[in-house]
Amino acid sequence: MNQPQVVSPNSGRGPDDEPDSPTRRLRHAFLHHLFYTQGKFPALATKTDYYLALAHTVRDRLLQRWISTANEYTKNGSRTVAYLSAEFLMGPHLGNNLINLGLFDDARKSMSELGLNLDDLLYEEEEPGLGNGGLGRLAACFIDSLATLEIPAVGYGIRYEFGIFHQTLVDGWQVEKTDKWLRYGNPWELARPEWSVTVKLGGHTERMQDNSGQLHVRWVPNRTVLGVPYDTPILGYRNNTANTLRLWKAEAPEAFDFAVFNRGDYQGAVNQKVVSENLSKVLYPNDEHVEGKELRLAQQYFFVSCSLQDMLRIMKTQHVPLHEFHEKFAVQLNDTHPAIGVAELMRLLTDEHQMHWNQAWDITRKTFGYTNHTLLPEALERWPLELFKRVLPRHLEIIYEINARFLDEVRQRYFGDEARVTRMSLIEETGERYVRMAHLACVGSHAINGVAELHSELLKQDVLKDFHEMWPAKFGNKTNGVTPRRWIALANPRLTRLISGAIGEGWIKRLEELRQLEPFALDPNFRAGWREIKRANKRDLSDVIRKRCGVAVDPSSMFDVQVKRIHEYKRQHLSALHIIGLYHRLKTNPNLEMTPRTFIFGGKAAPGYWMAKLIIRLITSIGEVVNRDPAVRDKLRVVFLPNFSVTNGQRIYPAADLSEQISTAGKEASGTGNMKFAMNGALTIGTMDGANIEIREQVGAENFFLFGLTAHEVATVRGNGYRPQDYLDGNAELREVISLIRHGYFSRGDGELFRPLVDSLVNHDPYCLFADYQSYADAHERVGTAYRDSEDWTRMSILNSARSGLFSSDRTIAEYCRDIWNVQPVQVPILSHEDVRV
Ligand code: B1H
Repeated sequence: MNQPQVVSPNSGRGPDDEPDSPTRRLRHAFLHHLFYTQGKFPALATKTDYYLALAHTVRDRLLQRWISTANEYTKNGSRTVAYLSAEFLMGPHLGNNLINLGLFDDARKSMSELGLNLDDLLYEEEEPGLGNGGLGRLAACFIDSLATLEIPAVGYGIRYEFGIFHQTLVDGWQVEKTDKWLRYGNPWELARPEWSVTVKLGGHTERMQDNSGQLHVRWVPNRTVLGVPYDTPILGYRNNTANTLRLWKAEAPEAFDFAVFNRGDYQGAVNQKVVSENLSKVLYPNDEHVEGKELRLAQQYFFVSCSLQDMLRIMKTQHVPLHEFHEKFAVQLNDTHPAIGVAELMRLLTDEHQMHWNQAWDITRKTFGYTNHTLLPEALERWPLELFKRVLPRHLEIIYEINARFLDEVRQRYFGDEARVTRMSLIEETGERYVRMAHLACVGSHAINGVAELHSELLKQDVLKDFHEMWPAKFGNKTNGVTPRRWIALANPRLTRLISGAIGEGWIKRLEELRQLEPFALDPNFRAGWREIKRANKRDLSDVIRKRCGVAVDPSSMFDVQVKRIHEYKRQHLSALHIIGLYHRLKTNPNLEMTPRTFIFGGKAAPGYWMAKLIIRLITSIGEVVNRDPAVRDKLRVVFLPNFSVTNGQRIYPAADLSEQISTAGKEASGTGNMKFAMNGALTIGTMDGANIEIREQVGAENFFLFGLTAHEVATVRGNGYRPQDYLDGNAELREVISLIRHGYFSRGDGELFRPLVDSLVNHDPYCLFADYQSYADAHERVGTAYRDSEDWTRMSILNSARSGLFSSDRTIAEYCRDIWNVQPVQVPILSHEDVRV
């Protein structure tokens, strides 16, 4: 790399560089860390060294807030939210922390004084990809909002050594590479080995009576694992709050078993370490598809047990009596992945702290809230009984006990309705027997919510119907949101400057203030500025596309973007079919007027999800044909950007003109990408699904391109024996599209390659692509026409941003706090090390 001219901390001193200016102090601290943390001087320093030196500089500034926050919470014994999630898809920390500290511009300046470019350093950070997609990213937005709203909160999860795989494309196919995010160390975390806990696994249970005749259960595990907490501070926006993300790493209780070693069994001694560490080794890369693997259940139990034990430890240090557990902690289950917590808290309270069942149950139910994130049957967790018993024998007994008491209640309420009892049981008994985790979560929680209005309604009518009938008051909706700090202020600095110039900076904390932009939509100067920013963001993305895909795209074409996990229900292949339709139109009518479009796709397929991988291959194949065809290449480009991630998302959302949200109605619980696009001024083409419905309601139907069947219509069409062939027969363009694929037009004559995909569509089409094809194509016609009127398009783009305030995760979190958690903000005064006595 080019060596920057680092001479001394005073180099590059400008006229406004006061001896004690923030930039000068940053520069000093940075060089200090380059020397004394990285042990490097400029001639030997790599970009990573510079990144790490800056990261440590920023970390020092976090620690004071972190300590002050912990001190305040401990002193007040504040009621605390514990957000339990198997995934936290945080994205890179450095830029976000600079934004929240208000140091972004100073950091840029001080780096440039040293001859370094801040953006280069930011891109050196390997993001912690400890999540699959929307669910994990939601958890990350939530802890950002909790800190910004000054709510005492801890995020509890797993410190996976390997996060979501890195996606590469080879010959148009997805190839997975291991994510080694910890390779160069992680400057944002602090290990807290002193708070390690022991977790039991496997074995059997024993019963014995004490002198007073009381029965005690002892769980005799066949192995134990140590959970070591690693803490990452989570800053609020421009306040003194720094909450904690506490992720558990699994270690062997004794790193090296000398007893075994002395017997000469070196392999056995090492093995114990390997087996233990496996628990936090790797994130399961399946999004919305469960794989009944023993290791996955053990992972879930591991982090949940560590977290609940940690809460008990905190209670003890703050002298909170055990029976006040639910007053000290509000524990939220992010889907069913941590639902074993219901049984684990019961076990801790009854077996380990001798509390009576009824009191423990009362506390447990008051403690937990459960958020459901999907209706897809393949994502509903159920564990084969045998497997469950092997890993968690004591918990199975506890679940039986919970179930017996619960089913008594059902029988009393619904006399004689044994079918209902069977449906509601925590144990599925049809064929192979399973533990139903969603039922455990419902029974063990005082509040149950979905993540968008439609989703919450469908939950009540469908998957959790019986539970809703029994406890209607437990059910509610909390429409998802995303954090405007990362998704606007950090990702789109140009737009941030324009907006703040017009309406001030308050919107970053109170996103509803974006409404004040509405009148600016009518101001031609403002529109010109808005358009220029979109253009600049598109130029930036074009550079990325050229580098990563080797394709030149035109920033003046419409950027039509679909980025999200690849899944049949999300229907990336509906867009693919439509692109082929457009291609066919252009080939048959070369003079056709058509708005030039660049279709941009991104997203990972679960490694074992063959059909999703074939969809990627279809898109890349279309790109290969279309991008080199001189007859259409000025009007149509298709690119698949590899390795969609938080980092890449930050470049993509700000550059989009059109946001594709085209799932089969009733299948996408909420979607959150849809919100990020709208905030950044993209218009949406979408179905009546998930949060699309609420986005459309907010931005106005006239500023949204709606198409497709409603959830109700989908159910009806399918209920009446859906025949995709009928739609094919009735649609000449669709027939041409299918025929081109079938004849190998996009696979160099290979008629077999896409056969599984085509056959599935023609014969089953489980997600109703054919039923929605024409409506989708028509909506795209309207998009094309609208885009050509660039003044009016810009007006609509501004209105989309201006009316997206509802979709801040601050609003979502405020609702959780009010309706489910019953927690209040705590303001943190800054504590200096000079204020404390040991
Ligand atoms: C969502 C998941 C999910 N719903 C199982 N369910 C997983 C299920 O590893 N697993 O086993 C992982 C993830 N993810 C998404 O949650 C929904 O599809 C989105 O619509 C929603 O916006 C998001 C956040 O609520």
